Amino acid sequence: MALSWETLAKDIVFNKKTWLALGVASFAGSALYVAYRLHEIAKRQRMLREAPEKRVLVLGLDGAGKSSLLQHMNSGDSASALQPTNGFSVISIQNEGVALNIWEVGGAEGVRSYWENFLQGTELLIFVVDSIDEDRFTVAKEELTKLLADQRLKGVPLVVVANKQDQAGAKQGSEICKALGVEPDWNDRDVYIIETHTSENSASLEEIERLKNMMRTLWPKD
Ligand SMILES: Nc1nc2c(ncn2[C@@H]2O[C@H](COP(=O)(O)OP(=O)(O)O)[C@@H](O)[C@H]2O)c(=O)[nH]1
Ligand SMILES: [Mg+2]
Repeated sequence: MALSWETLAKDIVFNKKTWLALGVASFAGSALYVAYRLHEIAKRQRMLREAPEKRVLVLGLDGAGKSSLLQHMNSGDSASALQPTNGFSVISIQNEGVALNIWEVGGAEGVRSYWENFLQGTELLIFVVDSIDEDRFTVAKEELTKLLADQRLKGVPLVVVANKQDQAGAKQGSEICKALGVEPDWNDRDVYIIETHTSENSASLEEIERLKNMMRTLWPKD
């Protein structure tokens, strides 16, 4: 007897075994999914409990791109519209088993005097510079020099982020370090230079990943 689609469909729809099999399969599927989610939550909680914590401080003049950098470090997605940071903000991200507590403090003239309240316990200083804002390199240098002279940052590694590399006329990281008076081969402090762009629509994700990798080298999990 020739099988028509209609009879085949009816067979499937009215066959109790089909429904039973579907019921069992969907129950098993849901149970597996719930078990998987519970396992993931337990794993995440365990990681959070066990993760060593590191305190990272992100400073730099206003508009340099600190918040943008953090957004990209946090999500890897393109940054959404940002408000200038008034005061400070802190995010915590997992970097291969190490919890990075990253503090950003606003960089406008009136709030820079508060930077020193955030130095204690800092294990890495990231100083972000707008690479086309040549007029303010001198101010950036003054601020960074003050920071590096502080005993609380003695020996703390420094990352100079030469941001806005997507802009025409952006100075290279090495030129910026020179303008800031930073010597890449200081022997009492490790210095890293990262060249990034972190604008809303595009970011140098490879460089941002390099920054995260560098932190993994500084603080290996075990
Ligand atoms: N063209 C360009 N603009 C950027 C870049 N990074 C940040 N911006 C923009 O610069 C402005 C200030 O950035 P923001 O992250 O708030 O700077 P912050 O004050 O240092 O936190 C914002 O309008 C950002 O969209 C970049 O790499 N290139
Ligand atoms: Mg900001």
